[in-house]
Formats: sequence, C-alpha cells, structure tokens
Amino acid sequence: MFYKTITTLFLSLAATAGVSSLIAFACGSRPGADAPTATPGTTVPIAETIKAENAFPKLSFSQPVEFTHAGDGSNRVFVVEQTGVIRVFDNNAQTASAGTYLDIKKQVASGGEMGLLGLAFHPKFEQNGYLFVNYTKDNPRETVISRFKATSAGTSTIDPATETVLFKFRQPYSNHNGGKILFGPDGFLYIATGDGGSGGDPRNNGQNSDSYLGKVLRVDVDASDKGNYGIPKDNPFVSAGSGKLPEIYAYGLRNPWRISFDEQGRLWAGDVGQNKIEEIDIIQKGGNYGWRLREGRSNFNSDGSKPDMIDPIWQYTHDNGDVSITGGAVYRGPANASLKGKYIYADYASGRVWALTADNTPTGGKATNQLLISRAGSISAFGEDAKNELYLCNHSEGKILRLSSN
Ligand SMILES: [Ca+2]
Repeated sequence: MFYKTITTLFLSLAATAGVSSLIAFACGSRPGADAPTATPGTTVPIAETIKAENAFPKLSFSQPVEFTHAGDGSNRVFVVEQTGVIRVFDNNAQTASAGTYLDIKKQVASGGEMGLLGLAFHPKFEQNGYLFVNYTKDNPRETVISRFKATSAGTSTIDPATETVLFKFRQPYSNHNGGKILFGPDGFLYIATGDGGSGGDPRNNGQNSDSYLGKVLRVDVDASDKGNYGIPKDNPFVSAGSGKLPEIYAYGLRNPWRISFDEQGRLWAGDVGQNKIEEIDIIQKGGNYGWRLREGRSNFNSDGSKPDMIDPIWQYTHDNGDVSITGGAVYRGPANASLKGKYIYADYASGRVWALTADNTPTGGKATNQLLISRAGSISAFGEDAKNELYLCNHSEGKILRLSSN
C-alpha cells in the first residue's frame, strides 16, 4: 500500500510537474520528501570520523518522523510515528519497551507525505499538561493543528478525547504538507506548512498572503482572540488588512518540512526543492523566501515581479543523487564537541549528513559545508533530548540514531 501511494504520488507529480526520474522513489518516500533530481559547492569531509549509531538498539518504530522531550525533568523522550501514534520511553540506551502515549490513528490520514507529522510540548507542560500536534486528515483533506491534555505531567497515556482543535486548513493535494511545529524562545508556536502540493505550486500559494500554505506560521497558544489561540501582536500582517492572514510569520516556502531554533534564537529551515535545488534558510519575520518565483538562488516561475526575496544561506543541487533535504538543527549537545555550533542536516534520498558552519549574524553570513556521513539511511527528522543531544530518525528502518565521534 505504501508503495502504491508512492507510485500514485509519482504519477500525479510527473503529470503536473514533468518529473523526470524515478530515483527518489526507488529510495522510498517520507512526508516532507519529494521527487528527484546538487552544487556541493565547497563541501569538504570533516577531519575526524563521525558515525551514526543506533541510540536505542532494543526499540523499533513505525516510520518515525519526530523525536522530542517534554521539558518536564522526567528523562522521557517521545517518538512520533507517521501513522498517528506517539511513543514514550525512558531516555536510556538499554530501554527495552516504548509505550503508546497517544494514539490518534482513527482521525489521521497517513501515507506518502500525509500523517501525524509534528509534536510540541507546551513550555509549561509540567504545569498545564498541554501538548500540540500537526496532522493531516481526509474528508475533507486538511491539516489540523490540535492541542491535547495530559491529566498530569507524569501520566503515561493521553486520552484522545482531550483534543481541542486550534485551527485547520485545506490541503489541495496530498503532498507538501509541511509538518514541524515547535515553540520559539518567545513562547509562541511556530508551524511549518508546505505549498499544498502537486508540483510547481500551481496556485502560487507560497507568494499569496491569503493562504496558509507555503509559510511559517506563528500563533499564541495562550491567547484566545482567534478562538482557541491568538495572534502575536508583532506578526507581520497583523495590521495589514486586505485579507492577509495574521498567522503568517514568513512566506515563499515550498515544503519546509523541518524547522528548528538555535541557541541565539535564529529559526532554521530546510526547504525541499522542486526538480533541481534543495535549500537551507534562516527565517526572518516577514521574510519572502522566493518560492515559486525562485528555486534556491535560481529563477523558477518568475512572473516579472521583483519582490524583496531572501536567498538561502546554503543550497545543493540534485546532480549527485541528493534530492530531498531534511532540515536539522544547530548542534548543542554534550557528546560531540567538534560539531558544536554547526547546523546538522541530511538528504532523505542519499542518506548523506552534513554540517554547515555559519557566523553568528542574523543571516549567518557566508556558510561553509562539511560532509559528515555518506550513508546514514532515510533520515526523516532530527530532534533533541532534554540535554540537547541530537538524534536522527531513520524513517524506513524505524530506528533512532545519534552521532558519535572517535
Ligand atoms: Ca527559497
């Protein structure tokens, strides 16, 4: 069934976007992934050996797409399975079982790029028991941003009946649903959305400020001016009127499947490209990241207008079998001193993992890139534990990996 979904997706993409190769699908597919087709630029191997090792060798997961913790001092970690299940277990390499924390398979439509795609615990979870998810559903096909509530912070399961929907919006196609949600240092919830799918963004959602699609959104989950959430007062379109959505934080994105904050509060995004270019962006409030007028630093479907657009800090082409970026995080864990301060990311299809070095300015300056690992598997996501150690989700093998240097 999974294969069929992929094949169907490919056919629809091929029909609408002129996709020219089957390479990516031979490698499988994950929710943020996309069709095939890199200038590695100045990428160089790192001086020491970095390996990806199985962090929890006694555990296996079904299509993991998220790894996180609750910030509650419990030493628990959580893995999101795409089909609609959140697993919970003690953060110990010898842990032999992972319980079911939340099961919402009934309302989640999964497969291909759909599913339960994101999880974020409220910064005050220990007090209020709130956790937030991002999933796709059918009939009609929509993205849903919901809150669930733990009866107490330490409870081992969440009742699905505690769901409160914050908001939802239509998904015109099954692909490019974004997925990541996370709280920023400002306490607001950030939501990465895709352009709605097909190929080439046929409705130009990325550039349209009346669409939730192709954006980073930012909302206040502790306010109620929009019902079950509110709008941060300094969101870019709060006072713009004319139908522009006040939830929008940044736009012009294609499928920023994974986004993350670094220690200095910069928001990083890996934006999956169309047929040629994968990119890394540092997201600024109100920024236009180009899509569909631009793919990476190249024109894509330019309509002659020249709005202010922000180029990626880094991009790579599809020339070497890298075809679908998985955005990572700036490393701040205790285990690998040589990686400190570098943005670690991967390509889902090739399995390559890289470290990008930027400066500390808001735009990151002129970055340099290092190849860390040649084949780490189908990495769908990166996540951190309470000590800020970084983990990688291997989607097809159902493993959680961590980096080690020797
Ligand atoms: Ca862009």
